[in-house]
Amino acid sequence: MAGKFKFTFGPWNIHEGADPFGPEVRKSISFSKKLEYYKKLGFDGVQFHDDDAVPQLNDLTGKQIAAKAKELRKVLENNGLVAEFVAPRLWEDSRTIDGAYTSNDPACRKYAIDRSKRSIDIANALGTDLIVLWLAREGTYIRESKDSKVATERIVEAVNQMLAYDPNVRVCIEPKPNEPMDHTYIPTTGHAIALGLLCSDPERVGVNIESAHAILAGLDPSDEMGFALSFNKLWTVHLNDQNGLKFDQDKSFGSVDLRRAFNQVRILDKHNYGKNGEMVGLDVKAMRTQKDNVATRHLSNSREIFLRLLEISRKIDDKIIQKCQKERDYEELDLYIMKSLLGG
Ligand SMILES: [Mn+2]
Repeated sequence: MAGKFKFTFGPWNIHEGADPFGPEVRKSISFSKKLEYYKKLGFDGVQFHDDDAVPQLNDLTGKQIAAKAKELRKVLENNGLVAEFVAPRLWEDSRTIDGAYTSNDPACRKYAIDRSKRSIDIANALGTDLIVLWLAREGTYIRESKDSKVATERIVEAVNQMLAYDPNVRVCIEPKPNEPMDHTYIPTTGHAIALGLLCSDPERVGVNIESAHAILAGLDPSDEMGFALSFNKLWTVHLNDQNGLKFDQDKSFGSVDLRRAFNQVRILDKHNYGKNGEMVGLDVKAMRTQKDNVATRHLSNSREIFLRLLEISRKIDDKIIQKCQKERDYEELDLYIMKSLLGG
């Protein structure tokens, strides 16, 4: 029996329901109100974009940014919460329209690296050493608009600058194969880990695996997790679900494919995910049709499903699995797993 899991989500996971085709459908909830929800919903930590933590940070000096982040740390502590990571938001500024680290414009690339350093300052003030890079605008709509070898080297250079800026920071890459771009440069866990090996201090470069992103790449999230675990690179996860090869849906964990969710829980639990402080992030979205009063249910539901699947996984008799494996009786194994999921 492994340890207990700690759960996190980001303030963006409680939202107003706007999508590319329609406006907001729910009232905004203030950040301080959102923080009150965390413990009530069973969560222990907060994931941040840099400007979730310090709004309008481009208009502030380094000193002001650090001071605001320190204030926030006190607020978190008062709510019994910790900051899990900070992610530089490198896709909304006009200078990141053509990507950030891989932009064709050197001034824009410099902006992206400076902004990443501010995120490290914020992480330090919040008491976390983890930076997550969501690189899904680092890509192209047409192949000829950038050079994929140069782009890869530019991402390495950006990570190196972050590693040099702070000797303790750890950089966690979140692979995603597409959306908003046609193709991105770090589409899978394998790409992220390989990129880390090119960096100046590979020990400090890891991976954040999002279930939906792995599915969008045509891969199984639990196998992606196993791959990262074998490199000791799985430092956080974004669990959710995804109905086929569509836009990035961020559906509640397990809501599309319970068995796929079960296998993610199982691989994490089996290999003591969390023993070095790793947390279980749930990057899920409320359905757009949901009313204000249930707009946080997707979070508590996802956590509940994780814990129910954990219970099932821990009841599974490893001897039965081993016997089936030994006899190569995968039909029996298949039925055993399905019966376990159905409650015996
Ligand atoms: Mn997603």
